[in-house]
Amino acid sequence: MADLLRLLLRVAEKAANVARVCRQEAPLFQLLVQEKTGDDKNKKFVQDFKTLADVVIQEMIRHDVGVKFPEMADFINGEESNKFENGLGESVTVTVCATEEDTAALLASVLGGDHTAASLLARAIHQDPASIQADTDGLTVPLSPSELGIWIDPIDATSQYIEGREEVLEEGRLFPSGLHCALVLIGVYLRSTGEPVMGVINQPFNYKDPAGGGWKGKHFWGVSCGSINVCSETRPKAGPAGGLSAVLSSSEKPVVKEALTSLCGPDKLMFASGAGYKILCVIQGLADVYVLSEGTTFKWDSCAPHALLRALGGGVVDLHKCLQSSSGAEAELTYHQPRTECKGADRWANHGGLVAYRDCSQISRIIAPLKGKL
Ligand code: 2IP
Ligand code: CA
Repeated sequence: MADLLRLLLRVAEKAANVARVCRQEAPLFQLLVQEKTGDDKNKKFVQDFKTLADVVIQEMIRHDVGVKFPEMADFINGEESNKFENGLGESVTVTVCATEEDTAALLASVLGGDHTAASLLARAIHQDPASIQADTDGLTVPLSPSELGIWIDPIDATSQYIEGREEVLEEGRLFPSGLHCALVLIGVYLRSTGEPVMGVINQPFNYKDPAGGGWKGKHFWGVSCGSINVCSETRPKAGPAGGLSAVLSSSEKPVVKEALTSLCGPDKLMFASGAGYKILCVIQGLADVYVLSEGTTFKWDSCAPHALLRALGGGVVDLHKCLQSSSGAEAELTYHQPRTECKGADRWANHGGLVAYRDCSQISRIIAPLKGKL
């Protein structure tokens, strides 16, 4: 299944391109930043353009993977539903058509007849991406498509994507917010056990070409299956003994912030936007752990970066399960079973919160100060 990895790297790059085009092209950007409320809301369409951009990216990935691996077509899921409804009760299913023209016509029907925006978007969807440099030669992945399912987050950290603050990233430093937090996440899991086995992360806004060539992206990937553990990132060297660093959401509960400030010290407790970006910080060694006490992330947020962490010897566990059992055994997140008692997106929430780590000995250190507080 090294073929699948190469395909996912390609479609993630295409997705990143669509994300960049939506910010670069004025007719699309205007739609993206328009907060339509009250009287200004376009009554013809219930969803906003941000949702449409997400759906378009998700459907493009679903289309490209489904064409090459038809056995997977019914097991490719994402954050968004591709059914759009207008105020007249008509429903339009957004899909990628066989030709750019047909896709443009379909998109125009959900964009209130805005043919300029529809054509720009369709062009980006049907464009071939630049070739991807990824050292996957010689990689063999002993899995077959009929065993696998996929979770897609077309753009994680959408609020940062729309706000669009530009940062110049420096090697080895975590930047709490900005365009670089927006990520395309594609995770592959085993249908039988729910283990994440392959992940591709594309960061569409990694750096801005100083020669005026616009934003350039960066990709990360990992495969973890049996004895095969390969990752585009190398396992970062252990930090100075004793020091533990953690990254949290800025909206994390005060009790968690306090407990982890005592454990890590104020300098080693960091905050950042985007669930995917925070796990990427752990992958890159910019933080040792990401702790989240609430069920506000979903399978599509964690599947891809979880696979990379596993390839590096780490993982992502359910925080509340860890607080209940001393060993943390059986607490690793899985991706195949919904919570049947819940409705809608909540069926796929990581409801017990999570701890993402590279080194499992760090879990018990994180859990100890949180016991009895949540
Ligand atoms: C969101 C987004 C948020 C994050 C939340 C994710 O995904 O990444 O930034 O909250 O967990 O589910 P926070 O930044 O506080 O961690 P999306 O942007 O796709 O809705
Ligand atoms: Ca998300």
